Amino acid sequence: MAEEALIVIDLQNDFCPGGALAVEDGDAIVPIVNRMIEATPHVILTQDWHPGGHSSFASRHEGKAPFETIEMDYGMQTLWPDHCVQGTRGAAFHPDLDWTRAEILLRKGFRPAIDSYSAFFENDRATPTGLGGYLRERGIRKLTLVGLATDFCVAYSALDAVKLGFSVTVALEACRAIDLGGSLAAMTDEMKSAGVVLA
Ligand code: VGL
Ligand code: ZN
Repeated sequence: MAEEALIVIDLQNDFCPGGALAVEDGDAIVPIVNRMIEATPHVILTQDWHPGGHSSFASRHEGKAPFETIEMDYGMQTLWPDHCVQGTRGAAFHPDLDWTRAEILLRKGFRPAIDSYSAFFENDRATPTGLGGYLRERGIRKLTLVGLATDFCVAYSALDAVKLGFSVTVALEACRAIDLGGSLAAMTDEMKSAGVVLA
């Protein structure tokens, strides 16, 4: 029997109200996610985990402001406020997130020169994080994704998971979006056409 897992994406202080890259109502999903954690056999958490001065931070680029885009070696990259810096309170999980049952904690975005929205491939769309192989080896085939933010890390992870052959559901009631220049509608359409189940 194919095993099933819940993947909780980036439910960290910096993406919650008061955080450096706060997603509106980001903390409202915590109780829903906790209930889903209780009800799922396998739980996986991801953690956005940037070194200080990461290349995705606008502060690293002279004359650039957060939410502008720049051309990197690997393509266009949105610039962000400094967020989820390794070891800081902002990078920690939301204090009410019940992560006791998590079987693995996947960190991403730790390479200084490359960002990683997806839990499977970094933003060059080529460097694997290892999560695909981990799930495959464990016989996990069915994934439910929840967390922050719907239109960035959740969506990129869902699209990559489908490409890797997983059966993927995104539980929208347990996600919140950044919605930058129509990104929520665009990524929702992409997920639908790729075969992600939006629940
Ligand atoms: C995220 C922007 C930058 C996310 C992470 O978790 O959606 N978005 N880093
Ligand atoms: Zn980030």
